[in-house]
Amino acid sequence: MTDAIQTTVPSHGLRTPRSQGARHSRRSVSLSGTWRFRLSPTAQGTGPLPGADTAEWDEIEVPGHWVLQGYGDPLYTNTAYPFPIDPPRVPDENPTGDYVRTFVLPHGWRREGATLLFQGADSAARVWLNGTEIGWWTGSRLPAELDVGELLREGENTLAVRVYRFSAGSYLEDQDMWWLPGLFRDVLLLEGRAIDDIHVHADYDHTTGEGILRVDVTGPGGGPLEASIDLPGLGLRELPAAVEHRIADVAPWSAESPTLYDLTVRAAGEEAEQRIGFRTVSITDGVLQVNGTPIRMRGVNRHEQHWERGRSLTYDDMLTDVLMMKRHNLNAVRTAHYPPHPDFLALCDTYGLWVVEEGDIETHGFIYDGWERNPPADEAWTPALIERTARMVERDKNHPSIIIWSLANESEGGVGFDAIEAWVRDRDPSRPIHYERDRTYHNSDFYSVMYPSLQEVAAIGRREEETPEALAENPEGESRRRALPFLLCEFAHAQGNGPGSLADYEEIFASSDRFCGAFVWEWIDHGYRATTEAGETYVRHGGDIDYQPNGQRYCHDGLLFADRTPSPGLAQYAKVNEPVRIVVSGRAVTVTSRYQVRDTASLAYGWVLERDGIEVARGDLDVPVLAPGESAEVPLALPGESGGVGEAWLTVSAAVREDTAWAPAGHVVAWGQGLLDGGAPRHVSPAQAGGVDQRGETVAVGPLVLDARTGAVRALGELPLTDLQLDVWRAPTENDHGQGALNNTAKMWRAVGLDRMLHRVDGLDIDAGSVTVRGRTAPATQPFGLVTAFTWSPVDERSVRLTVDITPDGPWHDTPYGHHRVVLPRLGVRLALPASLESLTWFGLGPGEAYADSREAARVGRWSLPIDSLGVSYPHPQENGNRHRVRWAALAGTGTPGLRVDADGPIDVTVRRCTNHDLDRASKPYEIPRREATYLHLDHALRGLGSSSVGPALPEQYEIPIESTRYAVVLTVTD
Ligand code: IPT
Repeated sequence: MTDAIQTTVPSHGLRTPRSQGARHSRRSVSLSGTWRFRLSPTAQGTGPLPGADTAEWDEIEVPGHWVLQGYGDPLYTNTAYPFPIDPPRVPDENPTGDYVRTFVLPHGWRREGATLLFQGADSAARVWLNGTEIGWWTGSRLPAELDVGELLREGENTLAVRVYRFSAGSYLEDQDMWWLPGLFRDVLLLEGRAIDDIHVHADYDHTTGEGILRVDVTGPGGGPLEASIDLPGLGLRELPAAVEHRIADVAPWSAESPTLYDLTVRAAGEEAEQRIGFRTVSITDGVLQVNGTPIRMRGVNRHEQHWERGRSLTYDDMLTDVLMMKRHNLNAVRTAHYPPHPDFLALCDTYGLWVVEEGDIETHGFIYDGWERNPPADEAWTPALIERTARMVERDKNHPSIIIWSLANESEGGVGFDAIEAWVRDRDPSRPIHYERDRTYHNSDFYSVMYPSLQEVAAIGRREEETPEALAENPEGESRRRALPFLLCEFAHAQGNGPGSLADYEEIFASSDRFCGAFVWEWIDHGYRATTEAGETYVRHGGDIDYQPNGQRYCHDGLLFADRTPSPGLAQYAKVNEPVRIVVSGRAVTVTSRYQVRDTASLAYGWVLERDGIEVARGDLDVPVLAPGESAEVPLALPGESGGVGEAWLTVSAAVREDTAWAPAGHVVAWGQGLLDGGAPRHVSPAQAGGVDQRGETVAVGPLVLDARTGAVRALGELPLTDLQLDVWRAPTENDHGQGALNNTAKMWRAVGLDRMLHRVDGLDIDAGSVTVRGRTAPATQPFGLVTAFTWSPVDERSVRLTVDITPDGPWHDTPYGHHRVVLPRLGVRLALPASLESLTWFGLGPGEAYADSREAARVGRWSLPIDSLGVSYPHPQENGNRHRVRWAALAGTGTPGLRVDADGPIDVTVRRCTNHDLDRASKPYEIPRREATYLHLDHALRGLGSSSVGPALPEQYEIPIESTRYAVVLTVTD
């Protein structure tokens, strides 16, 4: 029977789905571990399974994906199906894995009602116990439970499972992720018990402070079971189940204050345990509320992903994710795009994260058939959609952290959605429903879109957004939609360097209570650790596997790199989401609580005063405990400070006062900075070291030596300094590439030739006080260019001033390429220094990389890093490592003179061992050459990052204006 792979019928032989809690409360035998394994290239061509002699078979680990254990490759597609669109059939070429193991039934076990539980089998499985077929199912990320009572034997039992890589169910699983077959979650044998399932209804009445509790207990066959409940944490014992109890003085559950109570259910002489939280979700006047309080979700989209184990996560992986989210000020997660491992949800309950749980349904690839035959629009698939939804809702119904059910992702609309919406509303009226991709939103309690521009979001906040086309002729539907709260299920595509504008979005979100939450796409890069034959390690993306079609690098779009180290984007998001806002203005500090539920009693505050980045004084700050939304202005008595050279900055930070479940005492959650005074300018002595001195082929400007004919720089005192030229290029970021033809700025750059600018020196103006090197830099074939004047003037015997004048020349604005006008990647000068320089110390924003639209996490200070630690190794090499708003910077090394740069106004500084072009040419980090030089970029500006890899064009304010520009730096050779 190959039903599982050729019919819209979703399963055969599964028992009624039930809660994870009810399953958890019974004795179990883990069937994880080593199984016998045999892989066949097709479903039809596999050998007989029950009774097969497995002695010669391989061994494989469960949970796991066979493609990550040496059998074939994982495939990555974003929107495309890896098989022809001909639902519900899949091709013969369909690797099929046979798994066999034995287990021993523990003594004294109750067999009646015993089950086998598969927490996840991708994509379909068929099971035999002791030679008898007991069922099959589709639904990869959903539990499947089968009754086995009668078939269990005392002593040894043999379990055989056939798993198909593709099945009819795969048509419902076209999420943007790797296709990863196998028994990838736990397999368990569960004992039979009288308590079959528990359904907890635990509301909170915020007007009285009461918890409203009803616990429905069912027995075998699903009928109600007479039961009693204990809640020792609230001093309650032996309350009857199935009736509503109003309980005084309950501490409600919220992401900020995740109070859980242990519930014990007693029935038929048995006990079952369930942790519960009291909370009520409502939508009132278009505002999402929990326990009567409007909430805003600051979230991420989380796929389950590990760079070696794929979607087989360990408990530690899940805990790491939850702790990292909490430590980065996130309070919400959308389980994109399927139900996660159940332990993840228990962790969200415990640590406090709002959860939007999404069904395992996505039919994105039907877009290539104009959405013809889309399963949700075809009644034949409705039972499968309902079954998927039920297996999620029944498993997870008792989790307080889940406040919204999301029906599916990217599957257009149809009767199937009406059916699953109705099913959820009937079974669980306590939670609102989200579905984004049906533009009538008639199945959804939220208005929702993906990747809108800042302008679009602002209009949504005012409830003035454009009417979706689908509702143009439906005024009633449209006025319903316009009254809905707005849930931004995906924004800020975190592919490569970026995303930009997180702070801009946050400012708009804060402007309207219509915004109930936003979820960055996405949490973690889906890449695999790999090693070349030469032993170089890298992270594999879709295009690194010889398979078509594939979604290339779109799987690397997370705030965490594939190895779970945070990217700079996560630091930005943490800062934007800080729970208190600290504004330092002069000597006054204003602290505003952005908590929604709890007060700020858990925070302690401190301040540091620095001049030119050197600490002058520090102390604690008493800030009154603030209620949600409340502000306090706190005066700060600073010690008398004598002034000095360089800017004085006051930094105030808020940290966790005592160890919490998710962070140690001292963990900083928020900070703010203010400039106290600009300080005295750095002392620069008037030109003493003589002025300009021409000697044959060279000309000296103070310590600087230039070629008298070409104007090329040679040295600053003892320090070789060469290759100074105007540089407008950067290795395009993922966002510079846009999305195909859309916003593909990098393609325009290359077509126009900004990656191969040609330089010309027009002449040198040498006079007693300065030398000006005049020139023009422009791309081949183009009539436009940049006229440059580099003016060198002596400062003293070790320093020289460089004034850079850049004047656009020719028809820049009238030479569009395709839909694009010409914009610049960067604007500044680049020069080469000896490789012996080792470190960079700077005063400006740091310590991490920062860009005009992605700089929130960087603060003003004096920072020092080895040159080799300045960059960020994005899995696909691209622009990185810029330091923003730098006032001065110093390069030093052992046994070599150093260089100090003082900028007149803040500049961008990049230092690396390779050129922009080197970085651009590499397709993996190990291909980036390490040159015998140190390249220093002193930029007037860099283009912002944006998030156009999937998203809007870069906002205009982050483009570099093409206009006459002047900036100046003093270069000093140091010992
Ligand atoms: C959106 C998908 O929902 C998500 O799974 C992911 O593919 C993301 O895009 C891009 O990385 S769909 C897109 C057409 C907006």
